[in-house]
Amino acid sequence: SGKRLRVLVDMDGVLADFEGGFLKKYRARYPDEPFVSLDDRRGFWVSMQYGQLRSDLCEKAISIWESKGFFMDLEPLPGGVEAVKEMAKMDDTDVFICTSPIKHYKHCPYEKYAWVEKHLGHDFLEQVILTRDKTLIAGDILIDDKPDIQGVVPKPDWEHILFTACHNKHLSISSSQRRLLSWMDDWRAVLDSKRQRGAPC
Ligand code: UMP
Repeated sequence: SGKRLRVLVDMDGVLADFEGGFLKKYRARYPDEPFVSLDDRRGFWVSMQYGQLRSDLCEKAISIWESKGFFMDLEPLPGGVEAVKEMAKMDDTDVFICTSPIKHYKHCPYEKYAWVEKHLGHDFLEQVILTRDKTLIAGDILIDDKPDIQGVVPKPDWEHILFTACHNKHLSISSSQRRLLSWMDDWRAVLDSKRQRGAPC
């Protein structure tokens, strides 16, 4: 028995379908404006790609996730909620949801807690970490769809496992970085690879 394994799991793009939820609400609100299909998404920042499409579409995109109900209404991504529940039940394993709220704080932080309560249960609120700087958080693994995770700590404790999303699937990855293609991929093997084995006798 070694020390406990601490897994940090991102929310948007990993547990909650931010991209799908965004596109659906953007098209409903701006039916006559151009949009970027999920297949054509490139780069982590939706607002940047919409701004490149036409400069005024940057703020239209931002208006979608700043609206009441946006984060609450996001659909769970397939298998994510189940995987996190299973992880939380594993021996010697601590799971935290590590997510960055937007700075327009009227709805987002509240709705992130409400989403976790709805899909993972009231007790899971204990596991929520809201931070704009994930490098400050200590853990063994961070499962996140953002390719470059930076902050004030140059060499964070965790290994970043890149969770595949529409915006990052075409990126070639340095040989040292590992991916999780989806929650159907072998996340248990990723956790096991980080577990500290008991001292040999
Ligand atoms: N976000 C933006 N602009 C974008 C795309 C996403 O502000 O173009 C927000 C949504 C999430 C946060 O609240 O950024 C990403 O958080 P993490 O997935 O890194 O936790």
